[in-house]
Amino acid sequence: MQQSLTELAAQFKLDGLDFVEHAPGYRVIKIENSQASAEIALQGAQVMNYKPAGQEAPVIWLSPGASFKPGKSLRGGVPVCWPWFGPHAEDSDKPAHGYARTVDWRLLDASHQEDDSIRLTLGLLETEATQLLWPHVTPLQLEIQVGASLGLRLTTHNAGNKPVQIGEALHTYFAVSDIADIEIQGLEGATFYDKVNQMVPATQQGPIKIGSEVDRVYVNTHADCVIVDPGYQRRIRIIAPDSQSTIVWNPWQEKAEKMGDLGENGYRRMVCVESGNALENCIHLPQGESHALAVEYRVE
Ligand code: TA6
Repeated sequence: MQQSLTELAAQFKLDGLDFVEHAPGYRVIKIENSQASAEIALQGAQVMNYKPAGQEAPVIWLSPGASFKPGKSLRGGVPVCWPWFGPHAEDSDKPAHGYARTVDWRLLDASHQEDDSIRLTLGLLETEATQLLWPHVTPLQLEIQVGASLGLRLTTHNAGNKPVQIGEALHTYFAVSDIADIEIQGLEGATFYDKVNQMVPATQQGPIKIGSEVDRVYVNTHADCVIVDPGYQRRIRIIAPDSQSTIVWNPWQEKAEKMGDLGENGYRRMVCVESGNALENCIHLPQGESHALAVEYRVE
């Protein structure tokens, strides 16, 4: 059952935590405290934005052209791609990147941590419609810790009676001062499959600089990535030891214009660096076992 704003406010009373309707039917959790501010949509458990105290620019980017529609993934923030990444392997009618990002979740717990950060736990709501897309019993939870850094932990439990294969990614849109000025470090020497070049594998030489459409799945790498942004005078460190795949995406101008929800020149202000397990790194999850994908985003 969906939680109403009134129920949420009655059940979860914490300083710095609030519940609002951002657009008709679009319920959002707001956090504002000494450490940071953030907004999280109950649809998709989607972090919409995050800004640590002292930063002028947000760390997580939400498109000014994002449309808040029930059942449609929001452009920006941290969409949760699960239980498959990209197109479904056998059935192209199933939604790209799975369904976790477009269905309702429930807030299960909210607590203050000693350092004044707030930790939320959300659980995906299974329905008849989700069972048609994914006929398995795999409860999914996302813990979100909003503090001086942003922590996310996506846990899949296989409560069914057979093994399942999971593809997943936290499809995070980071805010950048200008896409042409940044570089992404940490993937040097890694193998990637290039979606812009028929998935032909290649090896990353040096840090990534972006000057045209980039859409790559890097595999077998769990090193930290760092977005170096001279314009915002900051480095965003992405720590994701359980992620074997990193996806780097910027649609560039032409594709962005066709997409229609990136805002004017929005492609210049974002880059997706996604931590996950995709392609050959998909997770084989035996019955009775759990798997967690944890990330931390820290400004240096
Ligand atoms: O993660 C990169 C990617 O899979 C791209 O191929 C790209 O089209 C993007 O995600 C956005 O997908 P979406 O379904 O949100 O429009």
